[in-house]
Amino acid sequence: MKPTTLHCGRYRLALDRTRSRPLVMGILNVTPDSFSDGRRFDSLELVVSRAEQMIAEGVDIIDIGGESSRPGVAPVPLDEELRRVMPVLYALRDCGKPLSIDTYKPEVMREAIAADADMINDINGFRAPGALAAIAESDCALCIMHMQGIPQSMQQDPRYDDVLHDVQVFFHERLRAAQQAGIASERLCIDPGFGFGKTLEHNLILLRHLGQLQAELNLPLLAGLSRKSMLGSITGKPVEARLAGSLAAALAAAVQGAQIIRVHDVAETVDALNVWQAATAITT
Ligand code: 7PM
Repeated sequence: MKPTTLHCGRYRLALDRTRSRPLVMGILNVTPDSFSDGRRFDSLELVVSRAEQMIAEGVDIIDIGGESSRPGVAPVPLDEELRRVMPVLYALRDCGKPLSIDTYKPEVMREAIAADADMINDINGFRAPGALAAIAESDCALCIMHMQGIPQSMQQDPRYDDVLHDVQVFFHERLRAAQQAGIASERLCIDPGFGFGKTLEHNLILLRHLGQLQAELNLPLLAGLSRKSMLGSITGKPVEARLAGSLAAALAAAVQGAQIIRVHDVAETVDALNVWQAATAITT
């Protein structure tokens, strides 16, 4: 039996494919801003208006990122990440949509949960000391992502004996750790982490076998393929011309059973998934 509900802080998200399309997680980047307080406020207004636009476009979860987990980007200090993320979280608290925080820092997780964050999205799979303890007492959802290596160097010659098996073993270990921390399985979802220590071939093997991963682990699956370089490798297009590739990738992941799709282009992805849902609806 596939899981049909995700416990997500203040929300219970239905994941039943017979009733609804996969959920769309919209990426809300909180850009670096080292100017005056006034300028920082301007950028907060911009971020909030982008969130409002995503809500109008049908977003289901808003993923707020302070850029601490961007591949190749220098680590963002704790106080700077908090300065970027917390005002956005406070501003969007009552927007009516579940709020996810993209972070691997236990201190950010604690602060975010105290401010009603509904989900923690951790590219590091909650492996930092204290990460699971930081969220154990709450009822936020966890997105446990697989990453090989660290963001600064993970794309330098990534290797696996068997990428599907290795990712599966990783999830089994993290699920055991979450269980030992007292975290209910209703709060968990998993993400193979496309592009995080993976070649194009590794990414494609994972994409083609998402359904198998899903069946093996029996947890909701989140897939992030939007605008990624693997799409550039296939299409030859730069990042600003990857919308069509991103939509095809979103549908491919949905066909394979992904229940949450993480994207930049919310309106277009919602349309694509609605059409796919209508075309494949189970009406009996
Ligand atoms: C540059 C390269 C900037 C890559 C940003 C990225 C995922 C994520 C990211 C994902 C989950 C992006 C990535 N990717 N969280 N955070 N899954 N759960 O394309 O695939 O947004 S950062």
